[in-house]
Amino acid sequence: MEAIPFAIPYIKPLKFASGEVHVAEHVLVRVHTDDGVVGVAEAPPRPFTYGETQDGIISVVEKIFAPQVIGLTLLEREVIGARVARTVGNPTAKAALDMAIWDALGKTLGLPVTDLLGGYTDRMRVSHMLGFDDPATMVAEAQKMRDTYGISTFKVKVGRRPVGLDIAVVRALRNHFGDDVELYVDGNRGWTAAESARAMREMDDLGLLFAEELCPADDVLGRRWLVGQIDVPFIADESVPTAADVTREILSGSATAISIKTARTGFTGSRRIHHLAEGLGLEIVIGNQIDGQVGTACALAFGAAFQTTSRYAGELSNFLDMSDDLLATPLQIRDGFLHRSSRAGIGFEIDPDKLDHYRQDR
Ligand code: MUC
Ligand code: MG
Repeated sequence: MEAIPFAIPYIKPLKFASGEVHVAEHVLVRVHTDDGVVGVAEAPPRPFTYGETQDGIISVVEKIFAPQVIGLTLLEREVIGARVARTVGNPTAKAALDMAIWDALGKTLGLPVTDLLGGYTDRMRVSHMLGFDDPATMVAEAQKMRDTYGISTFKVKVGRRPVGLDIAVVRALRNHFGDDVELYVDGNRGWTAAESARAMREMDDLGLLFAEELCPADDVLGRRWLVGQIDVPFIADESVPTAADVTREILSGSATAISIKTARTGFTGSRRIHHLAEGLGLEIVIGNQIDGQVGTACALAFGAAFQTTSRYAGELSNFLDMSDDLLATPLQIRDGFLHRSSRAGIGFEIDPDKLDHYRQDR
């Protein structure tokens, strides 16, 4: 098992209420089987969301997970999951290990992971996240995404003060595009419940698809009060890193829809959350952990596997903001869609020269 740190700068940093990302300082996790198969996935440290760091991910993979997992087979994924679950937290480290194991399993069987999981579709509609900027710049960015990649769904980062700043952005996007685009907002816990309620009232005429994490779920009663008065699905994202959190937040009235991020729940945990959400009758959006192309290929492989995960556009495009990436064949968004690979495993190949160039451990 390997945990390889790498760093790829962003051309256009992503800024949002809980933080900003200028360089993708991720960890590539590789598992090697006795037959020479290599499974690969990436872990993105998000200290402002889960408290993980690049050093911490490497350490937990090498020092805690590796001794617990080496020697087990690819078919013992529930054993692996149970052992790894003894360590609290570390969601992206656990997720990357889980997905690398699924990648190795798919490659061993000669089958795509999407088909092993559910095989629902060959493509996902793409939603692009628009980070903080002034209204004109964010409209120009959306127009570029539409012209170049055919993307027509946008998640607008909100949660700044004064609240009117973000309302002006959403209004500018709606005025510019009319009804041609889908718009939803993500506050990353930046507003209070009262600010969120006011903002949603003022955006009542803008035809929003969803609202996501506008205020903290820890403001328990305020959040329930807010969600009770919003007439679009309210997505829980960073407040639901586990299936237990989904249950708690939904039953307490803190959310009515779920963002599934393979970067934090891998394929095994995401599948559990998907089935839970389906049983509860919740809408699902495939979210973005500010993933590179490796992480995006993972999100795509999972999203395409099920009907309810591929119904809405998935957040699969923010790798476009990076200056480069690790894949031998870059992902291509065309006419607003990403097509999943039909190759065995997750379906991508790492370019060894690029990994040599960007890895930080040599
Ligand atoms: C998102 O949906 O919130 C920003 C912070 C994070 O944890 O993920 C991103 C996108
Ligand atoms: Mg979010």
